[in-house]
Amino acid sequence: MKWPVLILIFSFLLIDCAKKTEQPPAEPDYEPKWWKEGIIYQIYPRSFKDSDGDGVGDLRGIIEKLDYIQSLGVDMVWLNPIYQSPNVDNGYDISDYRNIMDEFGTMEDFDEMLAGMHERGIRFVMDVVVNHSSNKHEWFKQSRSSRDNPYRDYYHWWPSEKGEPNYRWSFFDDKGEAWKYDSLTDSYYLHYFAVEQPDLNWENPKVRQEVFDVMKFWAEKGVDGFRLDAFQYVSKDTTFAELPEGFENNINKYYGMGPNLHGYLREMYDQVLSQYDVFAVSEGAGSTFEDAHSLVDSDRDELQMAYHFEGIGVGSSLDRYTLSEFRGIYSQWDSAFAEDGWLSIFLANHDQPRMVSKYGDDSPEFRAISNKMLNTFILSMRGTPYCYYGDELGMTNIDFDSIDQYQDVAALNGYKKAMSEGADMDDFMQELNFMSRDNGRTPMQWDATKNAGFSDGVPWLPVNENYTEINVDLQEEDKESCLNYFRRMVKLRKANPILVYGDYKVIFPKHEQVYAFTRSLGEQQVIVLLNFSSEPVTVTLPDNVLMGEVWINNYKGVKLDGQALNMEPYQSIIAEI
Ligand code: TEU
Repeated sequence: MKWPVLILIFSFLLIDCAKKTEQPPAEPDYEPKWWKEGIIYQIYPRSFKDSDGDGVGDLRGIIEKLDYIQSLGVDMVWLNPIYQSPNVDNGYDISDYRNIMDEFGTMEDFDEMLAGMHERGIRFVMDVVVNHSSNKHEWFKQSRSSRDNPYRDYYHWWPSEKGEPNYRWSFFDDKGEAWKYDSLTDSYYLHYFAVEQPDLNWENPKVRQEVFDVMKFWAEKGVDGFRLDAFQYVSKDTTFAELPEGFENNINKYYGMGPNLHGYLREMYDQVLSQYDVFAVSEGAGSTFEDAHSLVDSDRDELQMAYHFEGIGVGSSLDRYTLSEFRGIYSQWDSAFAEDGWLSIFLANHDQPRMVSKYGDDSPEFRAISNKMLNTFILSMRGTPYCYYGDELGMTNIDFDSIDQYQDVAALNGYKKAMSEGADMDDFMQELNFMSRDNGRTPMQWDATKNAGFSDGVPWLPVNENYTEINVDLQEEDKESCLNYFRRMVKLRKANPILVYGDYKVIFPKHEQVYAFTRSLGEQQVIVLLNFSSEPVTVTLPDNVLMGEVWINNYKGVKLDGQALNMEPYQSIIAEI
């Protein structure tokens, strides 16, 4: 590094800053909203902290860790479903929308947890799973019992005298079929997910009213946001006409954004969302930018935010991904939403492998540094960042090799389906090892004691054996740890609206190692430089990009020689320009 060059840049910057402060502050040309500025920390409650030794995380466990959550600097928490559930799909099959799952605790625990979050300035986002319920829900029990039961139309039934219903594909069914024949009433019922997750019939106004009442119940309790599970699928063409062959390869096009979805959302907005200081985010956003805009644009009065699947689709196979593909998708979505609408930014969640294993490099040499780089990406992009528990530490995929080790219904039924189709099971197991949702669900690694300090009992899913090296305790002590880097990055975003609202522009649009972009807001401009590879690389910054004060860097120094920047493996830098 050449010091005279840096000193020159720095003094130039000081003069420049002094000039800027003399000018009157400009009116912001963006619409500030707390849910845009907030950073969400997603907790898979089953795996965060077990307080009673049954091997399953619970609400009292979360209460114990509220100070830790606050120490991250995040300002919202989204919990995966905590309602009563037989747990076929770990809480995504709900049998009672107004009670807490026994394994997780009681309503008193919930109230205490919520109050504890609010005391710490943390808002709470509730998962709302209403495309389907559990088959153990009272509504379904009634509905199933006879054709003339008042609850019959709460679900989609196809009487067998109409013949076999047209094929519908199912995400989790062990035969891949979404219609299940039920001899009790000689009819088929629809389940896009597992057979124990029958789809609710949103055409029925009573169903919609039930859902809105449930949402009001939780809003009255003080929750601040709703994450609407699989919501793009709720509206269906109930004639169930034939779909073109191979439709399941573009499922969001055929299942998403059904004919009455917007009508349902307007009702939800009128009855619930407009009545409280809450926001709602839908999982899924159709299959085009127009679909997504139609959900979240500010004049729509529907939702406040959406998350699309295109970003997370990149790298979702053993073939991995190229940087061009990754950058292309994020850049297209950013520019499509630069003027209106709002999206979320995330690289992992409970349906995905661990972020560092999928997008970074989880080898001992590069795990920590690439994890910091990925967190720099999430926390410097436009959109509300969703940070998944454990990704602040660089937790990695777990290496299961036998199907008996998996717990996830998607893995177990997927295995049965592959077997019955005569698939190559070695390939299947290899893919599962990388992509399984269980990778992202292993217990939180708190310390180096038994079970990583997660539980005194037998954890419901094994703890990753790297917990003695990757855990909160160790990282608390190390100023340079992933955890402390994450905290610095969160602080930086919170202190600088440019990272939330600033315009985004890519530099080096074709570079295969370095993802670089600028953010700009009013007079201010920053550059974000991310080396997505395990090789050092030199890039030449454009003449008009003069690097100034470095805001954050996951290495000790910046090697800048004139406009030539030499980046270390997985280096990430944010600097003023
Ligand atoms: O996921 C909906 C969804 O589209 C998933 O099928 C996703 O594509 C898949 O999990 C990837 O493996 C939601 C929840 O996020 C998921 O956990 C639930 O299992 C599912 O709905 C059913 O409620």
